[in-house]
Order: sequence, then C-alpha cells, then structure tokens
Amino acid sequence: MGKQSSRRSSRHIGATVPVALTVAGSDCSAGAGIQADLKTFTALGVYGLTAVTCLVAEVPRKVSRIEPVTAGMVREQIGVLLENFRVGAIKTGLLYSAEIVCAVAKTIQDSEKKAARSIPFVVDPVMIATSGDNLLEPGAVEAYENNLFPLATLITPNLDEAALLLETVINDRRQMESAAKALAKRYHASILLKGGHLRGANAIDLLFHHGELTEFSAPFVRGVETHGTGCTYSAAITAGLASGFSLEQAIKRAKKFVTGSIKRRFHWTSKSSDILDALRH
Ligand code: PXL
Repeated sequence: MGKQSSRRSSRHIGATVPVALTVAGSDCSAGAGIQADLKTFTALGVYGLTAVTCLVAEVPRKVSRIEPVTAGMVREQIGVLLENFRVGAIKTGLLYSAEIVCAVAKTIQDSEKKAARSIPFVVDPVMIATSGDNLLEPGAVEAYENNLFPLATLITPNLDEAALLLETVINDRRQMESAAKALAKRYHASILLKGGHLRGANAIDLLFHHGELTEFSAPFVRGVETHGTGCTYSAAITAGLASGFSLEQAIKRAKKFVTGSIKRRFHWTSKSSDILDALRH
C-alpha cells in the first residue's frame, strides 16, 4: 500500500492542506449552498473544491428561480476533481433532480473504484428551503434512496426531511431516537438527525453510528431567523473528516462552529440600506 499510495499522491494537487469537495447548488445570496460550504471549509483550514449542480436565484425568505446544470457537466466537474486532487472528504447539498442525484452517485462510485479507495461521504439530503420552498423535483427522493444513500458515510436530515423519508411525524426526543435508528437501519449508514426545529432550551442532534446513540447539544439561539445552517453544519463535518477527525469529533467541532456562526450572525433585512448598515457594524 505504502509504495502505491505515495506514487498516487504525488500525482495529486494539494498535498499539504486537507481538501474537501462539495457537490451542491449555488445560492446567489451566499448564505447557503456552495457559497456557505466554501466559506466553512476556508474557516476550518480546508481547501474547498466545488461541483455546481444548479443555480438558485434567491434571498433568505424567497426562492425566485432554480435552473439545473446538465447532468453531464455535473459528472465532468466531479470526475476531473477526483482525478486530480487528493480529496479527503465529499459532501452533497442541493442536487435538484433525480438525474443529477444518479449522476453524482455513479461518478463518485466510478472514481472510487478507479482509485481503489473510498472517501468519507456526507449526504445532506436538502429537500426544502427554510423559507418553505420545495427545492427538489419529483422523483429525486427515490433516487436518493436507491442510489446515493447506499454510498453515504453519514446522512444529515433535519426533522422535516427525516419525517418525509419515514412518512411519520417527529415531535419529541423519543420520536427522534426511533427515527434516527430507523433511518440507519433502512439506509445502512450513520445518521445525524438534527433536532433544531424542536425549539427546546437546547438544539439537540442525535447521531446513530455503529449501533450507538450519541447526543450533541448546544443552547438554542433564540429569536434568530436562519438561512444555510444545515449547509454550514454538513460542510463543517466534511471539513473535519477531511482533516482526519473521527466522525464524533468532526460533529462535535462542527456543532460548535455552527452555534458560533449563528451567534455572530449577519443581520438580514430586505432593504439594501439596512444591509449596508449591518455591514458597517
Ligand atoms: O438551505 C438549503 C439550501 C441548500 N442549497 C441551496 C439553497 C438552499 C436554500 O435555499 O439555495 C443552493
């Protein structure tokens, strides 16, 4: 292994800094999507690569329009990156259509086979924006279940996404535990179920990993309208995995990072003069 791996790594770009790849949509308001992922990677000392899946014209409370990139172009971006960089971890965000979900799954699978190694893979099953707007085409959920989840190291649904996948309701901590276990069993992957939407005193997330349940908790930051926290969280976990942290360590660090980001938040209003005011403070 030693000889072969040193030969392989010498062909790759970026040997000194951990490298992570995000496969996600572009949020032009830059709070979510690839923009959030790149900022997070950079803040955590990781060189970020991007494969863009779609363009979203939006501001935090409203998605105006979504246009996909062709599946062929998504495949090409991922393929060329995995061939030329030593990528330490991959995450997916918004994938938009069944066709793109399948293209992403196939390209990652083919690249891993070619390189004879598997790369830690975080799937953030982005389905609905915080604004309530639907972000996925019909049929895409089934493609996730059949093609992408089987490749995942970790899947990070929020309560709405988990409820949709399990066709159930999740209203309390006990139901969260059952849901995390049911998803792990169904998809043969580790599950981080994000409970932020329960709105108790603490924002509690549950990891079900190798048959064990671990809780990650942080004081709930009240009175904040957020946008892109899910993307930032999964990107921070991916950065941790690319840097060699264990899954539990990566999540612990990521949770701290997201809570800190919410505390130091950018105050959004829809009037440009208010935005400039916020930037001055
Ligand atoms: O927060 C979910 C999300 C993810 N990715 C992109 C988005 C959004 C929310 O609007 O635009 C590109």
